Amino acid sequence: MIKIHGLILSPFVRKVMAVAELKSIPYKNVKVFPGTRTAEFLSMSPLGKIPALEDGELRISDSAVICEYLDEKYTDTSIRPASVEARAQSRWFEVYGDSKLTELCIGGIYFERFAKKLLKLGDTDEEKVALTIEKLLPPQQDYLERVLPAEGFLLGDFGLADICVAGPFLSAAHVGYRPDAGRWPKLARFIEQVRKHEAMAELIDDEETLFNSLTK
Ligand SMILES: N[C@@H](CCC(=O)N[C@@H](CS)C(=O)NCC(=O)O)C(=O)O
Repeated sequence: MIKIHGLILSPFVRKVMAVAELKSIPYKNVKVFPGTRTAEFLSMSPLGKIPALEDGELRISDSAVICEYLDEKYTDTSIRPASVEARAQSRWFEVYGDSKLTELCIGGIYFERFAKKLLKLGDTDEEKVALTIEKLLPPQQDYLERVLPAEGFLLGDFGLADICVAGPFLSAAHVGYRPDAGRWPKLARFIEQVRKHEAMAELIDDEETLFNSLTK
């Protein structure tokens, strides 16, 4: 059985687990905290970042690399749409979610309100959080409101694009941030729909349980 190393509280680890769920690939999650630098973990993830994947003799890291590998190896359900054009859009949404949205929702909110304290890196920078919520996120949320459909997922069937775009918002929701449904109705609906998808719902519930146990 494949092993996914990392803590589900990382959106990149959850991304890989959600892909495994979507593709019905049996897996074991080996809990590795961010910042782990053991020789064994570095042999799988030379930069020391979670997630890492073990599949037989193969050891690889980086969520994008892992997801692409799983998609090529387990071909029954694809994480990307069928047409070349839609696949290109799916790759854009993956990069966009993993970079800009992660920088804002994770770096600007989730890290400040939760991970920073957990890792004993100091107090929440309230100014940074306010700037992120009031100035930096709204243009991105306006963009998403323009491109999201009124119903359903980003590119037809649920896939990696949805996991990557909704993911950072689902993490931010743990620490009390949700886009205003009055101003961004399509985005708010979309995030909720991704949360409820069968590939996601249990993962998010587990994540909440872990989050609550760490913040008690
Ligand atoms: N591009 C990587 C990013 C992974 C990443 O940044 N992981 C963070 C946790 S969310 C981490 O392990 N940070 C600890 C560190 O850099 O030491 C991916 O997609 O897997």
